[in-house]
Amino acid sequence: SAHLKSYGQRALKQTNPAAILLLETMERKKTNLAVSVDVTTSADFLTIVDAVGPFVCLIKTHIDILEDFEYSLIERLENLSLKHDFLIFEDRKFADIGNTVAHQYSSGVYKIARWSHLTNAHPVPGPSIIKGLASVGLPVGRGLLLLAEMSTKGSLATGTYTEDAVRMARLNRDFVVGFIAQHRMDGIGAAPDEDVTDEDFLVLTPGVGLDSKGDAMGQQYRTPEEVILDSGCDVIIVGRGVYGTDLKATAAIVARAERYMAEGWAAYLRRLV
Ligand code: 5BU
Repeated sequence: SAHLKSYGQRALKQTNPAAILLLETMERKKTNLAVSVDVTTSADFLTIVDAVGPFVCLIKTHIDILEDFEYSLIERLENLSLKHDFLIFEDRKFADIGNTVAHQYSSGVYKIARWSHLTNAHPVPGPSIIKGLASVGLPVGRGLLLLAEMSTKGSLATGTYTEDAVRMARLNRDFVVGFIAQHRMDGIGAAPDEDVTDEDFLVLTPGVGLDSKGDAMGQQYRTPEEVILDSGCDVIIVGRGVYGTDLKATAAIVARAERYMAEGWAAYLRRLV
């Protein structure tokens, strides 16, 4: 199946511009690491992005947790994205009706569609959420990830919910490039007569940690090897495992980013046949 090919080969078969850019970047930089920079000041945010930038294919943001957000931060983030050659993924988790999410995606304080190559949505409202987001994102070359599974203990996104998420994605392949999930999703929920042999959804996976099994609020961690090699996912998303508890300890942050990058890439090389 698709994930046994190289990221570069897979880029050739994708049609969405954001999916192509991501796979090409992974191949070029030899990294499947995304760092989630979940800090609350713009200064820490920019310092960490600049420090980990060389080692990532993608920076994941929660832009609404920055307490001193000003729109000028976006230009600085975009400059770092060009300097270090990474894409941007705002982990917005849209979950409303099409009309509302279209406004939330294009407008307000953050204007996410202007700068975020990828964003994500809960499938809970049904296909109309894709239609709403696509009306904004598709014309400007953006891509969407559906939340098919979560990393948290007791997640409700399992079984038929996950299958229905994959079916929703399959019907909107121009905009939905893949999933936030814990496993490979190709072929899931397909009808017996449906040909899904060449299907290639990207799977980006949070809940990755090398030194801890979870946190006190339900987060669960697996290793890069479990995620990339055993579960067939494409991108490891690491937050606290990289930025740690001392946000000023830049050298240590860089060292951890290098470690996760190396582990993620080694697992990927082992799965290539
Ligand atoms: P951590 O510090 O590596 O635990 O951060 C994980 C990040 O991924 C954090 O920004 C979460 O909001 C995000 N996340 C997650 O942990 N699990 C999920 O299932 C989803 C997102 Br979806």
